[in-house]
Amino acid sequence: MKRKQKRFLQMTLLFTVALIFLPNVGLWSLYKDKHLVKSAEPGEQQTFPLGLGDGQFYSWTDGLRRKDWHDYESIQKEAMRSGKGEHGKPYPLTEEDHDDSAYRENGFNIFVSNNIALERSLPDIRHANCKHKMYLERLPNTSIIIPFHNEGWTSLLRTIHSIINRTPGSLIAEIILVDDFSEREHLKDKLEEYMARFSKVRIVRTKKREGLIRTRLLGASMARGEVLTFLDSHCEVNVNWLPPLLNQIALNHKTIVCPMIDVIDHNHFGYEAQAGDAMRGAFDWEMYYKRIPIPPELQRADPSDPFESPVMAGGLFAVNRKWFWELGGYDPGLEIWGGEQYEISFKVWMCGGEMFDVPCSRVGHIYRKYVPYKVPSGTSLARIRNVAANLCVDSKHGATGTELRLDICVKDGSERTWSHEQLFTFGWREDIRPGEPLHTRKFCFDAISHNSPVTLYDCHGMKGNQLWGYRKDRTLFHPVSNSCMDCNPAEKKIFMARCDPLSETQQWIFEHINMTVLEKFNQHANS
Ligand code: UD2
Ligand code: MN
Repeated sequence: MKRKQKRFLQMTLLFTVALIFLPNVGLWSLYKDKHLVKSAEPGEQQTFPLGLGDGQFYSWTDGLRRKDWHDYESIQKEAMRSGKGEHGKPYPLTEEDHDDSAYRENGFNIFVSNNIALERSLPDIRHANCKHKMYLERLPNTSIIIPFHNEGWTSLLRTIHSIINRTPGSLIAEIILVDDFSEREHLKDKLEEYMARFSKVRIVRTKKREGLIRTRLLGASMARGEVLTFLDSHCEVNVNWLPPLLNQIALNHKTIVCPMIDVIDHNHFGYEAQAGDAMRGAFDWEMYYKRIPIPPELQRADPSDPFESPVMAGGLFAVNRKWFWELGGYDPGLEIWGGEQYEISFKVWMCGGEMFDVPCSRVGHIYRKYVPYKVPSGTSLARIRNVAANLCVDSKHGATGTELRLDICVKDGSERTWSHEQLFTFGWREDIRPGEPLHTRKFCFDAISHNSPVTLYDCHGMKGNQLWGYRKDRTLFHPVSNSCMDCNPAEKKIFMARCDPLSETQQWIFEHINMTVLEKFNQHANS
């Protein structure tokens, strides 16, 4: 009994102390608010109208004015929405909706995209602390630059609507849509007509296919905002995403800031954080981008605070416009896709800048199932068909250690082809890997002796067992074992054997390949 009373008294005392002193909820916070609002000069309130949030305050330490940038009216409106895909819920898919044809043009399910609202609501999955954060009252404005190449109609529109609905108008200088020479009809007049309703949207177009890097550069060169904010053409920005980014740049203009990139599922469009959520950017020896956990010694006391990242993911970031050009922008020699995130990240660090990931800024991105667009010039992509068997090399269930098999050649452009199983890329180290050049897998054709099966094995880039050459007689020669790739059509097996150019089971036809690439690949084989 006595012990219970003591516990009760302890709890009451603790509660009282909390009520008085806890920030934001306690009595102290009431005092703090009143005291601070009073101290703001009345004249200034007109220049920064209230109404967006709770009001304005002086910060305790640096004397800069901060405010709550949330748009509570629109947050409330979104909460009331209902329908398929609303609140970022997965769209209920039927068998038919799953059909390959839904994915072919975009690498994600366009039927689903077409069936959910352009202004759909999203879940607020930010860390709880983000809901009370305040950012500088005077933030720089920004040009939002969105490159696109043959983007789907509704995925592009949803990107724009989400920006318009979830961004304070005063922060948007303009939205620049940069068309990288798209062919699709809906991206021409129809797009211009649609966008006419948004006074801040400008559309510019490249004169030939440039790839995403030069397309971003074109947008940046036309931009007038103080900050450049780059997004992909299939994104949905989430609640209060922009102020935390601009805030970081306002504090130090030599800063690149990235939002947390959330996943919009390419099948059902459900919205969720990436596995592990807040992680640092990194890369491996093959320059593949990776995300690795933040080491304990670098973890912030408040996990909602910005944290430094060695390299950015690439697509979504904000940077001071003048500083972007001081850094030299991007190297305009970078082609089509990829690598630009390393270039800009290294320059940031070498030029005395900083790079931050900002947990309170979240943007959803559709990670595609496969790359839908063509990569012109120098594509080193091929299907490998055997002459005797009339079957193709297939890397289905391909993983390190598995044997390559023959299978029925899939039709051109069908999903299976694009999903990498029968497409192969010739590496500059004269190895052969499954996948198209933009996203190859990291397994290579490998053989250990003159009569072993051909397996997929982790690419090591050391040539050796992974060195191949395609000869004029259509054999695939393996110098280490001094033998050729052969097959057994009945058993669909692929193995090594003594070279016999007259045997059709040793003849392989490389379909779709660009001949210059093949010649380069073959330098040693035919010399
Ligand atoms: C990631 C990045 C992407 C870019 C890329 C290359 C994220 C979320 N995405 O790949 O922004 O940095 O890595 O490193 O970080 N596009 C063109 N012309 C082209 C090809 C693409 O304008 O020839 C556009 C495309 O419409 C899109 C953007 O460039 O808006 C990025 O292309 P992506 O979405 O195919 O790249 P992604 O998300 O696989
Ligand atoms: Mn993308």
